[in-house]
Amino acid sequence: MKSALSAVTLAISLALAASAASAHEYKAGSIEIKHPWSRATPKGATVAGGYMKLTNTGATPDRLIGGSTEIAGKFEIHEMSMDNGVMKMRPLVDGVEIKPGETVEFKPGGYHLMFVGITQPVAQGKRVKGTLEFEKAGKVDVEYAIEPIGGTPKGEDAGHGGMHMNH
Ligand SMILES: [Cu+2]
Repeated sequence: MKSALSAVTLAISLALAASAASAHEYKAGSIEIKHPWSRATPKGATVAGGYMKLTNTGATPDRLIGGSTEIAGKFEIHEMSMDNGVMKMRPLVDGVEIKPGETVEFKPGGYHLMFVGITQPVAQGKRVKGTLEFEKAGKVDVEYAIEPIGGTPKGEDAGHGGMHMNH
């Protein structure tokens, strides 16, 4: 009896852990921030990427202009794109605009956040605290779910993952 009960307890706590990890979202003004996530980093890595979906439910454009995290001194907004068959990355100093009704996805191989100057490895399964700053919606606290090295959240498109190690 005792082991059957603890098996049930274990199943319940696993289910709770799974649902806690799979979805979390935040709101700043008319901007919805869905499932911010990052990846565990190998030893010695100095950068980590940040990904999420931003939806503008309002009637005026807004813009992601910056942010911060507890793990790195610098926060940058980057775009990765193919240029003559070569993956290139550039910092977007003016940030990324989110038009009314539009959803902008930050994912491996496209727009992404770059946490520059991390001082210790980012561990899988942890949450990393940070902020995002929007031109109109202002600052909002978020937490990034940490996926395995090279991993993506369940149900998310893997994109062109792996390219990101070339910083
Ligand atoms: Cu980058």
